[in-house]
Amino acid sequence: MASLGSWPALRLGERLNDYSAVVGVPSARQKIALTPLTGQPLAVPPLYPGDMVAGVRQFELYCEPSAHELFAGMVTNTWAVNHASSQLPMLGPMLALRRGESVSIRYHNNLPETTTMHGHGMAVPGPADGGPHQRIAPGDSWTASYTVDQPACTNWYHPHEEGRTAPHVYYGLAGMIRLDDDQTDALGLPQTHGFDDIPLVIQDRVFDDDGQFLYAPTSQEIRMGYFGDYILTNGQIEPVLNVPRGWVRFRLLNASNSEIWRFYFDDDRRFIVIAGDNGLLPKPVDARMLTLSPAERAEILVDCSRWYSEHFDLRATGIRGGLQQRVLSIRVENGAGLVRNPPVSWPEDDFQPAGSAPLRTFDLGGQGGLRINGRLMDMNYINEQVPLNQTEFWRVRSTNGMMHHNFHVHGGGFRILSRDGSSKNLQPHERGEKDVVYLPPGSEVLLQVRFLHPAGSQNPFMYHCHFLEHEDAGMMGQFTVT
Ligand SMILES: [Cu+2]
Repeated sequence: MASLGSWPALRLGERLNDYSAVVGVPSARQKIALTPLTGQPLAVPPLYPGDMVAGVRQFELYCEPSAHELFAGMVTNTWAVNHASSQLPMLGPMLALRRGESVSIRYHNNLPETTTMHGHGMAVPGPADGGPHQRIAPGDSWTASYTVDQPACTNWYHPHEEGRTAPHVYYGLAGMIRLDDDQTDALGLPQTHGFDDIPLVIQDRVFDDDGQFLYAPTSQEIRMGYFGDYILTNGQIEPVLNVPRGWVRFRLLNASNSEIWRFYFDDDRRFIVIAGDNGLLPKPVDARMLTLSPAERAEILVDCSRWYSEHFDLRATGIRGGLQQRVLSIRVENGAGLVRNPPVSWPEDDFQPAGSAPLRTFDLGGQGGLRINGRLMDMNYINEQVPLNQTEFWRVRSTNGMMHHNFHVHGGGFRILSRDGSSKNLQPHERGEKDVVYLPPGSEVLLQVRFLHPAGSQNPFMYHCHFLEHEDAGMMGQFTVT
């Protein structure tokens, strides 16, 4: 364990990159006159530990229609996971997984159409991935069984039906996964769910004048982004959270279809970024803002003790659509928190950059702008064959000077070695293990990958753009690991 010294004085000298130079065209859509029910207590997704049966932690998840009151006098039809058992109006419970445990996660499809449920960020073999090949017909179920074998992190689950992922997520299907391990438990981080450890699922939505989700992107919006009129935080508009006096951990997930959010506090307070997609950063990083593209996660620590204002807001700005909104109002209560000081030690990062390795290149763009290496997704075509347990470099390039993309890999995480030729261009939350990397127009990243779990041609892994309109339009490829 490396010593960090005194945290309140921690200044590592790194600032987040500012992508304001690549702000897109604001949406011309008129915001409809609805009366959002703001100011309600934040709905924290319930932590679902499953049931331990014969040494296997078992989860039962029901994907089903639900309903939600987001606007005064209106009921919005939604989809949710475990609506009936947990009364969730949208989204789903947060699964509590632990490194080393065997799990069995059964998804039941009580929806009117076929879907799949993918464990995003889970390093598991192909048959347990929940990608486009593990389809679940209406009335049917599918089970992901595996041993959890990766460091503590914040992952999530969401549909991955070929060509239909975007609407399925839009209607409300998504949930978080909290993955714990002994090493991270020992750090003394805030980890009491709903008290000082708060998951935040950030999404934007368009509504029609009946208050229903309106998912109807034009061909231009498929290419350039389908942006909402409201930000939903855990499925609510501008909710309120009471927090204890102490340090509070927020687990941020950008579960939007195509917006890139820049997060910051209205009093410009600094916070500490401790984790990216797949685990702790090599070092915590002091920051004032954080930019997440679709599907990216970050964990931050915020000092909510008496030295700062007692009411403050987490806000977000969509760097493409331009929507600016309060994400969460935070009120500091009189009660003392459990974590009065952030940790003073941090695990050593054992990652080793490879000196040399085979190189694969993935060009995002091409004809119509939504291809990878010139091809559209074909369920019957394996694009890449990758050897098991062998380090490779993956170069990912955005060949279009106009379009934003990102790049997500199933089956295991990666490290970003450089952005546009230099490691200095990485954002702080990009320095640890990740599974999604943002590519501004015309940019390039170099990744170091190594897959520890197999995937055959019947159950291959996916790589794809996680802007869901792009993914559904075919910006995806398949690879085996053998
Ligand atoms: Cu894309």
